[in-house]
Amino acid sequence: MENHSTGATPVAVILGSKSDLETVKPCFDTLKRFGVPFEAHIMSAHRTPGAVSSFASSAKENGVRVIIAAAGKAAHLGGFIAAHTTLPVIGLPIKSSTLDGLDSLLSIVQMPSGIPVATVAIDGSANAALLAIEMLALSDNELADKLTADRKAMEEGVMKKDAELQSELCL
Ligand code: RP5
Repeated sequence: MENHSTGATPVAVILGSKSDLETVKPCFDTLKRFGVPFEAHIMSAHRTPGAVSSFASSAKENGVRVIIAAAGKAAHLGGFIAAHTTLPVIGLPIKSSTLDGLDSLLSIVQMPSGIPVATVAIDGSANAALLAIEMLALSDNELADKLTADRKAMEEGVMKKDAELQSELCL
């Protein structure tokens, strides 16, 4: 499993299964693009509950600052992690079932009061990373500047496409 640990990994990405890996790759790519060190592990709330409990309970003292939990079906991974730590947890619902991921989404987003899990879109892998980066950027000006530059590049990309469309329509 991919591990970009430099000793201090502010972001930990937990996958409920190896079968989630392809969907989570844009999350890894985005964290790499911003130069944010991360660690990634496959752990399951129902298949390896002890490992998840141990990881989540010690994550804060180990230097993790935000946790991304990717899971599908009855996706209790994020909530289970959040129950063991006060670090912010971002849930990434994976479209891995016959229900098109709606089961994953609702399992993650509908946390009972007291234990929040911030939830991105079904298969919203890149946004999970961006949200984690935004949290880190609250106390990291360099990262905040990178986010601003990224937004600017995105804006310019859309404007360029619009200009191309206008040219096409004029033909
Ligand atoms: C969840 O169940 C995983 O996150 C995965 O999305 C889904 C199916 O897991 P596998 O049966 O493919 O291992 O725990």
